[in-house]
Amino acid sequence: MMLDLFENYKETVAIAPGAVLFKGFVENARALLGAIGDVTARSPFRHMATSGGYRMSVAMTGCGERGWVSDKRGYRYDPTDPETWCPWPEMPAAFLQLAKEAAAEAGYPEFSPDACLINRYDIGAKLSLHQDKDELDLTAPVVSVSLGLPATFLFGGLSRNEPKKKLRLVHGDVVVWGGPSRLAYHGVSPLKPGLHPLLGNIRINLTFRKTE
Ligand code: MD6
Ligand code: FE
Repeated sequence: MMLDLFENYKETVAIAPGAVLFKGFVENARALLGAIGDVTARSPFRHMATSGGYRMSVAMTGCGERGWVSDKRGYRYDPTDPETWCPWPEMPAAFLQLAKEAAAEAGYPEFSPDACLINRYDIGAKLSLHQDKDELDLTAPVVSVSLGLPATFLFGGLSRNEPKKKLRLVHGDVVVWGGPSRLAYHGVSPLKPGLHPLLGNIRINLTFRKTE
């Protein structure tokens, strides 16, 4: 079928030094979605509070040895899910395999993530410009997997006010970013309405990190 040609379309796009976009990298989206279901059955999505007391529009959960937690005390990686008082669910094998494959392809063959943050965007949800700097080992990259509805990803520089590139991230795209880009400011524009054949009216983003 004609569509299959496009569904398997792969391309590598250089974003900035240390940052690369693999279009169509995900081949086992259904396996990932099953694993996301397993994780969220134990640690459900929740809207965390920012340190300033605002409710985040993105719903989050996580898996692996530690989860990213935000509350009035600030941001941190915590081995316990504050909603369940239990450890975060184990990292599913399909997650780990995908993250390692993408990192190796991008030149980080040693990458072994100990945490995966799972973000769910409903229509209108956004992520303000930020740096990922709560991880202790900044030599490890972040691997980011996009599923469901497309999003506009803003990618800037090392200071907040540098010009931003706008990237369209669609279902199956993987971004690996590290090295000179590891602390680049980035964010996600409000999710536009749409309907994805597998995920419906949401976008899910997985980010894999080495936190310690
Ligand atoms: C998102 N991603 O795409 C949010 N952070 O929904 C991130 O905040 C992110 O994609 C660090 C590295 C890659 C990312
Ligand atoms: Fe980030």
